[in-house]
Amino acid sequence: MKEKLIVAKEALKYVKDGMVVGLGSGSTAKLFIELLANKVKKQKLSIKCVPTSYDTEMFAIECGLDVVPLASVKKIDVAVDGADYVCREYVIKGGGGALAREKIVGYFADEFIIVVDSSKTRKSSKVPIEVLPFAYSTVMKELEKNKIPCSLRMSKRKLGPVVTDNGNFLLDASMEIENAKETEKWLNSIPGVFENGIFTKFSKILVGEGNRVEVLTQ
Ligand code: A5P
Repeated sequence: MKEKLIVAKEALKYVKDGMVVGLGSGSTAKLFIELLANKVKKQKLSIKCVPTSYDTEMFAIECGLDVVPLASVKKIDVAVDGADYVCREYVIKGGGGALAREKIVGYFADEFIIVVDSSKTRKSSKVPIEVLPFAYSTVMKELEKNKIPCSLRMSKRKLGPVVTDNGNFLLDASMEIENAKETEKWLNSIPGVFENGIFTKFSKILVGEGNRVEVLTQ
């Protein structure tokens, strides 16, 4: 928790008055959102926020932030988001199922800052893939044909599969990533894939290491 907090604090330094800020999803992003809401109140700043999930939207509204639709802004100045695994070349996101909106907001932002605690540098995670419900079985077959085992993500407190904020299903794929850019593109080229959780475009990764912040760039 402490490492998540120090990177959230560090990311706050990138937010200036008048900016449009992309709000990521997950527990680290939530710490950033709380800090941002306090800063906006204390310093009476004018900040518009574009959320990447319903969860973040509800939380940001609760915190008193000015939440606006993506279509209403000309640009996003800075987006801040967590991740499930990070290395210099790429990050994996989508543990919370919000990867599609996270990628849209992050890739559109002038500056895309990833904030993680040190545990996220150690163990790679499965790659979440958002698929059209109609195509989940064909995408699974295509992945399995390429020796990539995958499973359909199931809901915990509802029967059946997880349904994303976009009305899609999620697959979790166990795969080795050698060329992240190529793999990101290849996954999206499979008919029925809506978006995948390999992110290769970001500005920097802030990693909390004990009491300090390490900055990783590509
Ligand atoms: C949401 O879909 C994910 O991409 C999150 O950003 C990611 O799981 C990080 O979450 P935590 O900050 O809670 O670890």
